[in-house]
Amino acid sequence: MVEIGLVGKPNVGKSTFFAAATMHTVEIANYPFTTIDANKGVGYVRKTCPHVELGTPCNPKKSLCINGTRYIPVELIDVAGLVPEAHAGRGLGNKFLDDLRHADALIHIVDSTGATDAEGNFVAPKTRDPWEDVNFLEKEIAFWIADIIGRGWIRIARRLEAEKVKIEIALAERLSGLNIGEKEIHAALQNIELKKKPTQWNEQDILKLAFEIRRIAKPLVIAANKADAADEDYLKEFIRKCADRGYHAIPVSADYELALKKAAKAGLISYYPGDEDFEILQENKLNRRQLDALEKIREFMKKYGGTGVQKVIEHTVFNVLRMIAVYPVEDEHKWTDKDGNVLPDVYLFREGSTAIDLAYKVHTELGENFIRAIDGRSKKILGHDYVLRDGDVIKIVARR
Ligand SMILES: Nc1nc2c(ncn2[C@@H]2O[C@H](COP(=O)(O)OP(=O)(O)OP(=O)(O)O)[C@@H](O)[C@H]2O)c(=O)[nH]1
Ligand SMILES: [Mg+2]
Repeated sequence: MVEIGLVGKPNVGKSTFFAAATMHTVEIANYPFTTIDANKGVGYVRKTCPHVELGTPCNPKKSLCINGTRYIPVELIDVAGLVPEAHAGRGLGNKFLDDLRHADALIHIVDSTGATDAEGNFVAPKTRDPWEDVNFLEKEIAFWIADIIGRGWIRIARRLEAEKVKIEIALAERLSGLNIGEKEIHAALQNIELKKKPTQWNEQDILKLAFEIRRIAKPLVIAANKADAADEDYLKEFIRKCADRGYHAIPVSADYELALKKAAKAGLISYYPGDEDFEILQENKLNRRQLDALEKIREFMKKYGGTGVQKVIEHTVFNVLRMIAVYPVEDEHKWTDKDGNVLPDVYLFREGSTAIDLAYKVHTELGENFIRAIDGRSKKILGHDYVLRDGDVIKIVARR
């Protein structure tokens, strides 16, 4: 499953965001929409389900389909609050970094009202520029990576030169625990163009490389949280600064999303996560104060196109990680598995993945014995190197 870490300093709303994104308002008995761990849970991203064009209801096994929308699970991690110098072990620093090891991407939750200081203490609004938090978090993670690379560097660099080992391989070995591989390291090395030999790298060089590795291997998305309480101009200015550095910052109210999910769970409203509006079902059970609160939430959603929680997660998966949804089937005509379930499975892949990647994901044996794939729409035969497209329905043919 795709893993996304929710990161940020204390008190910015990470746990609120986590609770909102992982709360499910319909009863879902089947795996994997259950809590994995205290700080690990399952959220989802949405796609139009291909069953709509097929005209037959689907039977999802490890995902969910409501009104023609497929909810595809992704794992979210509520990471411990990060304080300055965490990489040096301050606060819950090591715990923070451990939680991030397997993350494919990070959602940086910031307090866009500017009302929490560097350590997460509450202060007056606009006291702490959230832009400082962006700089701080980028640095803190880069320092962490640089520390790992730099430990005993000179000895390793000498060995590299003596034994003519590729630098990517040596670095990937160091960073393997962080889910960072040769490919990402290669790309980072290309981008920064360090002219010096590894034996001549100093701390600055290693830090520069670490920044780039972080940018590639742990991409960040910014959730401008508490937008419900933020000064509008202040929020706009923050979003503009983020855009200048290439971040698409999204206004979010984790508080509002949580309130809506709770109301939906209690049957008071009808709300589908990510929607721009909701419907009140039991007005008689709501008092004046609650109705006013819902009205305020509705205004916010109109202005920003929803509460932002689902938007941030989907932006991370679809636009930043560039993932697509693919549906493997055993019968290319009926789009079923061997038991007759319609479109039972869906997998997220990085763009550029191929038919053979799909085969291996379904089952190692299917990958090893791959003969060809068949497009469920055109019924055309596809080779192992066919590049998967979003929404593909595909049958894999393998030797038995
Ligand atoms: N106005 C507003 N307040 C929020 C929002 N999200 C969280 N808060 C408030 O911010 C405070 C901190 O929220 P948490 O979710 O506990 O923050 P956290 O980042 O998990 O904090 P740590 O676990 O200490 O790192 C709480 O009082 C929340 O109610 C929001 O969207 N809007
Ligand atoms: Mg928390």
